[in-house]
Amino acid sequence: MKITVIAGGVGGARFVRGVREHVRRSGQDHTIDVVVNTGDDWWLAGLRIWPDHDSILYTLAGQNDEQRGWGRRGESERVSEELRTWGVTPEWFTLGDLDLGTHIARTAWLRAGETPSDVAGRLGARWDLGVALHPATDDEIDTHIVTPDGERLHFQEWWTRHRAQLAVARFEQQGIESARPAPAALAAIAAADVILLAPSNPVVSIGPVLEIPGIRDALATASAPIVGVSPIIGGAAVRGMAEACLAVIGVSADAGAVARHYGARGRGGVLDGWLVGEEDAQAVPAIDAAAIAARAVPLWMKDADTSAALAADALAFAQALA
Ligand code: GDP
Ligand code: FO1
Ligand code: CA
Repeated sequence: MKITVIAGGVGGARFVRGVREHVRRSGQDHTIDVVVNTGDDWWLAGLRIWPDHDSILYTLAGQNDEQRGWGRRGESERVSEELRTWGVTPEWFTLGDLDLGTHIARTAWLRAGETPSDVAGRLGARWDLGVALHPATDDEIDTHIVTPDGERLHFQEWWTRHRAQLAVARFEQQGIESARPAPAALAAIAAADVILLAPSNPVVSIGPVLEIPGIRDALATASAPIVGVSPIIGGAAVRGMAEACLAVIGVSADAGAVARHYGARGRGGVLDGWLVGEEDAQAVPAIDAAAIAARAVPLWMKDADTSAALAADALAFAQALA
């Protein structure tokens, strides 16, 4: 079975790890392709940083810092202290020493003319991930926020420095009109037997992927069923600050509202099915009424077992819809 997941960072990484765990346990022949959000990416100190990609890479490699939620475990910060002292990185964004190795290698390959897709292949080849990571696009579509006063900031500055507390009028993807889906991302969507939307931030993780001209069409015409997993449980984003992003686009932090925001594939949206938490079972009829099949299951990814069980539920639901 060919499984394609569309994902952002931490929620995406935990979910993909669960999918890998489930299929390994089931012993089924399978491939897992992940179309990764690139909206969080940015240039800092002359280096290209890919936060969501690296969250998934490090998590699947067992190299991630679980407590902090980003970067490498066993990290040191000698170089970052120097970079700060030189004033080339701000005090609110830390590039750890091991992590810097990744950014330097990536930037070297990009400068040598390789595409982001090629570079993702090289980075992923270091460990036995059991999963192929594909940037959604090879073009730069860095997310920016625009304040009500018209000030424009990179998403990273808003999210990390301002902890999403600064008022936002709208999000913008730089250069999105001329961006194209990465060929490998399109191929993974077209060839999939099942497409899963990870429980990732709908606005700044999944949203930018869907904004890339050509991705929605690819999803509309894909032969695979598309099932999404709610990142909102019981009216709250379980980890992170997704509510602040949803508020900007006028969607309430509610599992059903997020499903309706994505929309039914039969009606110009992207979903055939949507998994909500058991806490949100009362939302199922209204989602069904929006032509999206909904089911309530345990959505908390606490450990390998609960993450694998969620993946199993998503795959079984998708197969039931096929
Ligand atoms: P980011 O790019 O690092 O912000 O990560 P993602 O966009 O991939 O995912 C962030 C979202 O994951 C959070 O806003 C949460 O709503 C969601 N999330 C985190 N942990 C869980 C979990 O255990 N279950 C579910 N259903 N969602 C989760
Ligand atoms: N998040 C922080 O809150 N503070 C940091 O200093 C920080 C550094 C960092 C370095 C590399 C990287 O890949 C991610 C990093 N993050 C940091 C996390 C990240 O930028 C955001 O949480 C995501 O982009 C939102 O998905
Ligand atoms: Ca992200």
